[in-house]
Amino acid sequence: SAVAEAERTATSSSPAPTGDITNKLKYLFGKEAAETPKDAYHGTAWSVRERLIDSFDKTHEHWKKEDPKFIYYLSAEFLMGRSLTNTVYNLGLEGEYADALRQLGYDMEKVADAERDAALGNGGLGRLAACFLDSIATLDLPGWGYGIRYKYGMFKQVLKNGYQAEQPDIWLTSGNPWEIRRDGLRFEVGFGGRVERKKDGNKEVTVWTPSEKVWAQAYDNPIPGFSTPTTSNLRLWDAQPISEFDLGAFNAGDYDRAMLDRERAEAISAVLYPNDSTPEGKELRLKQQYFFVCASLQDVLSRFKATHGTKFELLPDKACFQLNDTHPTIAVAELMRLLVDVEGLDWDAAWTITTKCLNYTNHTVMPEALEKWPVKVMAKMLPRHMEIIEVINEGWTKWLGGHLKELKAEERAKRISAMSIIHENPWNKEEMLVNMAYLAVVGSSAVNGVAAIHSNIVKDEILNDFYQIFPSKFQNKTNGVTPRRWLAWCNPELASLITETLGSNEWINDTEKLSALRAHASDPTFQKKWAAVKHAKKEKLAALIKKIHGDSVNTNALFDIQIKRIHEYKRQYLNVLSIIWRYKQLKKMTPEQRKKAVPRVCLIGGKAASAYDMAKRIIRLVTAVGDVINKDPETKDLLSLYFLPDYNVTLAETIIPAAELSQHISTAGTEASGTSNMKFQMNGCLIIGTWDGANIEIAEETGVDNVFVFGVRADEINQLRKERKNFKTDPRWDEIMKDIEGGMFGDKDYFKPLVDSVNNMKVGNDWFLVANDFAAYLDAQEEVDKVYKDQSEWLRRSIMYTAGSGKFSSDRTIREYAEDIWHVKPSRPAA
Ligand code: 26M
Repeated sequence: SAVAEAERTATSSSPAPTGDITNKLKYLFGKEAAETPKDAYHGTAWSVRERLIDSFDKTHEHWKKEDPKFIYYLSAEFLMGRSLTNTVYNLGLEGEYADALRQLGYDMEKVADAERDAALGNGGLGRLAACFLDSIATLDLPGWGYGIRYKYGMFKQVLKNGYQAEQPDIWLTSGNPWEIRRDGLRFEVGFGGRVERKKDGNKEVTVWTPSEKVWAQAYDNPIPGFSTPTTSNLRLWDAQPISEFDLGAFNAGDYDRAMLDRERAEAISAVLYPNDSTPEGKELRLKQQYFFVCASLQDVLSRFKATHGTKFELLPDKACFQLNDTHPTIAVAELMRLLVDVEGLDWDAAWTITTKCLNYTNHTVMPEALEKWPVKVMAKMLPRHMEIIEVINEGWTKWLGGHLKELKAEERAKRISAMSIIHENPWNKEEMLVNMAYLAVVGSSAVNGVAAIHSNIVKDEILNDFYQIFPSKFQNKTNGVTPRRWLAWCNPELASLITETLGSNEWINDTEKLSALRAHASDPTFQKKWAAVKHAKKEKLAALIKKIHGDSVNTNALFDIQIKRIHEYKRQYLNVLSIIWRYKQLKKMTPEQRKKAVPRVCLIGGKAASAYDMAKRIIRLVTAVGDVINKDPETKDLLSLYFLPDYNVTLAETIIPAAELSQHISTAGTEASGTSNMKFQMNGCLIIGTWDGANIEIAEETGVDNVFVFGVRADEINQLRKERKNFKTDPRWDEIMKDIEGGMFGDKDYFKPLVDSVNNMKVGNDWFLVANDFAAYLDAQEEVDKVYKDQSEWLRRSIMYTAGSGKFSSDRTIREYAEDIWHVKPSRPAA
């Protein structure tokens, strides 16, 4: 009301939102009024931005005064999604801004819907980094993220006749209210050139003269914590040319050449590589990695020097860096270069500091996913770093020799060569490679996996040699997700019900409190309220499906969902095969039998890396099967299948609250953790899954009997792979394969490689053991139907999922990192 608004402005130094929103529109956009939700979004966002900057400044003034130890999260990806709702809620401004927008004739949700996602990441690894920033700020930990300000983020996926097509993600065209360009805050980053030894008095120094230089320009993205005055920062670097253009060439009339430097520089931060799990050995990718690491380390060292001068022995008490996978691992060599070549420290002192400051997180077990750069490529692009890595490797292998001196000479040599950071390419003996994971382990204090089973696989298999040498370096830090974005803000209806039931909203910052919901799990009145929320969320998702596909789906059906990057190891294929089997069963049934069937709406979403041919074929199989079954009048109310194009953070925020069953069905031992499983769990969605990644810990917290667990276990995989040739496939499997090959879903030539990959031992070998788990999966799906028919049992389980999700808050994960690895302590500014 006007009175309340007047009272508010009288007590606050911030401008009244209504006036401020129209003011922003007028002076930043030249608009007299908000004519569209997009206008309203722009006005609102630029207004909220100022509140964010106020809390950012307060926080950083405080931290400057206190000078606490900082954690710097180095990551090539931050999958932030939208910011408006999150910022407004985290800052506690929702009432104010919702009122203001109402006065302007707008509804907050519609306005928020005009924002584009910041999609500077591929999938799990990038979204984890975003959740971590939310928790770091919420826990008042002095910490920043550092990464790349890609001009083009994750590509937009569209379907063309059922096939994936990629379109560029032009996300910055209307400006970005959530960033602050720090004018003048930029660092030089060099590439190529030569390395020389020179005399400086009687000291020999190394001088690297790069042949190419660019600026790294800083952009700050404030990160508001929830229910705290702390606002942290994500600093992203944009690549800019050192000189605007080559004036000589310009004056000579050669305009094209004059622009070449600019293009070459800007290319570095131009696009996010759309690969998830399989690295691409492209030079530009290494350039990106070095670019952001070099700028970030210079930035941190320059701040350190401003307060501590050259007392670098104090650096490990003031700064530590977390390497998000091997992508920023060149930091090991870069920190050595800065300390030795630039600051003049001796090698051993620099090495002690470097290894104290760095820590490495592994996110994948797939051997082909571990980054290795050809020595040739690295020596050309980063000649000094290549030398430094050689020296590190010499020291390392020499030390190893001493450490393993009891071994027989032959055995010792074998072990040393197996652990050498530089080794030959097993598929091309001519080529030498730098193994980035090995460099990260040798250069770090702590190495961690992202779920209990995964950390054990890291210790026992992937990095077992290193584990034997440094057992105490290896840790587990089970992933988590922010309960703000993934429950409280994306599902306010469920959040209100939880708050009302628990008597307070303290669970948002202390998710262990959710366990008190267990006492209500079997209460019919509570179940009824719980079911009503789920149904409302299903209606909302159904409206979205209608908008995308034009079809009305049955909202009384079980909503069965698999959303994640498309990958053979995640086995979307297995899901489709079971849908085909379900369809064939329904077709055989009498109308009487059909009345007893559990209706399902199956949704699959996810992007395939542009060059991942098999993943693209899987997408086409989903759309082709959907085309057949969604048109079948006999069964379409009982079974439908839709592919949801352009799966992203924002879509996930609508899908997850509506899900009743979610699929996490990777070949056991291949999914490091998974994090969407945690988001589904928080929202009371049941899980069908293999004994893999965080599924295991989720099942333990929820009650193993409440989860539909199926399939072979990780420790059986090696043996089963060896025996796969002799595996006798299920007759139902054989039947479905014949259907696909015979053209039941059209496009049979296109599907041939897909069929061969799991059947023809000469071609595929079914590496991910889809056939081995097929029968067990069908059984588990039957069990799902059985439980769904007993709605009170289903709802009891659903409540038990949310109640058991306390462990999977990223607040818990970040507290563990802070205590066991970073040794950073909270430092909260005054309100
Ligand atoms: C590497 C080089 C060049 C281009 C791209 C890459 C690359 C990008 C992303 C490689 C791997 C990438 O991501 C891997 C990833 O997302 N891993 C997932 O990490 C999650 C968070 O820990 C886990 O939950 C998932 O199980 C794991 O698959």
